[in-house]
Amino acid sequence: MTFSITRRRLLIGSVAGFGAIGLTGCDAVTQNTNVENVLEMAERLTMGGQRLLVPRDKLAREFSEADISPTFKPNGSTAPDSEDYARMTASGFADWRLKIDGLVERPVELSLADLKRLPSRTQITRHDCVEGWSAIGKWIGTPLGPLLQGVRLKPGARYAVFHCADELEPRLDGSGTYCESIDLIDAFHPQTILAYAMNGKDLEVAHGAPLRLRVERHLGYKHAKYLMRIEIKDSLAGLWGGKGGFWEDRGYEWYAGI
Ligand SMILES: Nc1nc2c(c(=O)[nH]1)N[C@H]1C(S)=C(S)[C@@H](COP(=O)(O)O)O[C@H]1N2
Ligand SMILES: [Mo]
Repeated sequence: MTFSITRRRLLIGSVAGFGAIGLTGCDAVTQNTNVENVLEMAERLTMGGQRLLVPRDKLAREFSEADISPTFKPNGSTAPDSEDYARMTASGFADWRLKIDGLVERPVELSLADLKRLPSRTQITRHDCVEGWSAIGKWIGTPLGPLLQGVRLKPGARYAVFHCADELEPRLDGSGTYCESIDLIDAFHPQTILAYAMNGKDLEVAHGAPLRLRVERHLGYKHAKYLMRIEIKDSLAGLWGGKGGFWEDRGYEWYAGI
């Protein structure tokens, strides 16, 4: 149908756009204002296009066990380089806690056992990295939406910001710490889960132990690993470079829908 052809073209066009202006994925990004302008413009077009053509609650495709990739490449940080994290790994993450705070009535700190007691969702999905590789994996986690309902969002809440344990680019001021953000529409998407298991085992350190975000309608870099804190905010302005995430501050688009 004309409709789906147009939509495909728009989506393919948006991914091809990355290649055309020379972004090679999660490595170095040229800090070039032209590139940033183009990305910002492309982002407005893609997000506008997706809002119009793809309903925001549309599910990402789910696969069967037989489709699970034999290898799933770990990417970006593969082990946070801090004493705190090493200590938490050694104790099997018994003293790790996920904080949920910001614009919420009831801030919480949840242990891994707490999270595993909550309702869970299992999904076999394809992960697409802007570097040009994809892999299918099976994830188990707890849906984010009900958790956010539980902490009661305050008026003005618009974004969920994910703070991670790793510094992908060590910086004295902490600005190299990995973080990501999504809006509340995507936070409440049924496939948006906080995953603690991958391919039938507890999440490995390389893939983000003890907890990572799966946000299946988005590119790989949105899937924050090594989660420590979810902060509910009304704006992304105060977060490091103000673009909503580690890679966004380095020129990548914020919405990154697929
Ligand atoms: N905390 C954190 N999360 C991260 C990254 C990272 O470096 N640190 N890399 C991102 C990128 S670019 C990708 S493609 C995926 C890789 O997930 P994987 O290591 O399970 O393959 O994690 C994303 N989440
Ligand atoms: Mo990626």
